[in-house]
Amino acid sequence: MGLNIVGTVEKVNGNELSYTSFVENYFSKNKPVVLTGLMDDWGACRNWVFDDGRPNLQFISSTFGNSKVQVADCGSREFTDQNRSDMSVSEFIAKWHDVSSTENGNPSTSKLNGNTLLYLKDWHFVKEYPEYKAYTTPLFFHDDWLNLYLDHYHMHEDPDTSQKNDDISCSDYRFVYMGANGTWTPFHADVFRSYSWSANVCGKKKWYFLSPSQHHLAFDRNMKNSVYDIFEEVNESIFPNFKKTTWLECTQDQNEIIFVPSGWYHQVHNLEDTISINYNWFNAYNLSWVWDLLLRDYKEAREYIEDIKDICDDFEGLCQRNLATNTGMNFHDFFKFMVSISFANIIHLYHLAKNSDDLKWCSSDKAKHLIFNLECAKDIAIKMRSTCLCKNQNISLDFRSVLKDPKFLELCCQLERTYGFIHDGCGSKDILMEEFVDVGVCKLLDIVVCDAEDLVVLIDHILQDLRLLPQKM
Ligand SMILES: O=C(O)CCC(=O)C(=O)O
Repeated sequence: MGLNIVGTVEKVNGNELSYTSFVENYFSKNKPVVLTGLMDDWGACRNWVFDDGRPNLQFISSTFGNSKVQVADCGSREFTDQNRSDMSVSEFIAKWHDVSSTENGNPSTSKLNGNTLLYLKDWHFVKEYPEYKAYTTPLFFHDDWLNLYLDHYHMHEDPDTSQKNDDISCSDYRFVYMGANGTWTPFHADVFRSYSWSANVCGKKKWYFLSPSQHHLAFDRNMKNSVYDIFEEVNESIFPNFKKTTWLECTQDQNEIIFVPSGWYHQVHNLEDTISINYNWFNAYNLSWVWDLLLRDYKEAREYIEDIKDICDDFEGLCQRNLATNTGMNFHDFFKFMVSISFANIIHLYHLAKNSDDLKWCSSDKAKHLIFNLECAKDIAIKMRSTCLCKNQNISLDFRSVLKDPKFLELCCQLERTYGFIHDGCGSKDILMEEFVDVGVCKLLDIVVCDAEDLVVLIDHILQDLRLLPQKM
């Protein structure tokens, strides 16, 4: 039985959209869209692609051939993903050439002829080649707390396995994907339930989307496993509701960028030899998705080992360790991330208030954005507080010590640049360290945040201090 396709994803010229309309139409509604017209000046589109649209594999191999990457074998399954192996980019490209030549230049027949279809995924290109300007992140995707944070901190530091600072594999979520016609990605929702954007430097992808309101229909009765390949014969006794699903489809052409909202399950097929830039990220608009997933995964991790609770010295610690292994972060990691990002937003807001003569400073788009960020952080902190599990996170962060941390100051500068770029059309000039202390934060220096309750109180205090909330009598 084929899929019940009920619509397509809308395509919009990205040059005709303002940031505010993107927020209203796509972030706030959590709706997918394809953007055209935003890749004209990308280096990757000039140098990685021949004029006829084929990938210039020779150039990529000779320029980046030594990079070590993960390559998925699209014909073999390992749990919910494809089997992956490590190889160099030049090895991968040599194998790609081999398949193409045995198929007389028609890779689409390779699967039928028993050749493995290899798909290079999750190549941390920016981390490896920070100086190489392959592309510019579109304006709509600049407000990226995940990669901003990961540029300065590890999301999870395992005390048992000393992680090196140059560890590339968990360093960011800015990737390059490369695969021949016929390569594909199984049905899934994105890591952390983040947003993703994916830009086709060359080639064509076909996307199939299931809205979050229907995702349960693609799971088994226990809501543990989802369908792996939506085009395989789906076993009705295991997935009894799959037949009720309805789908959006989308053909994404060369030079088009797709925005995938949070929680939309999708399966993707390369219809031509394709290279894409793929990002995952989150910000205030989808932060609640991240927390909801973390809480759900925590409950699942706990349930899984419930029977050893009585014989376990540190049951909660074990749950949190398993959560970090399965999901990529635990409560402690997420809370530390939330506090750092909130502090940076607070400093930016004070900076804005201090540098404006106008009493109406808080009605600018930039100020509204920062206030919205803090309100969202507060909402998540309220949810965290209500679980009671977020006490004793072994965190104690205060402005006095974070302002001494060069990594935090760099994070603040980048946040300022981001909102300068989004709202003023240019990055703000870099702020000096003394200026941070001088923006009015002095009076906050001794406030210590140890748990979700403290964060709620802090944000309320800030919004009151800046007269953005009714004053307490
Ligand atoms: O391009 C692909 O094959 C998969 C990309 C994807 O699933 C994503 O970016 O979320």
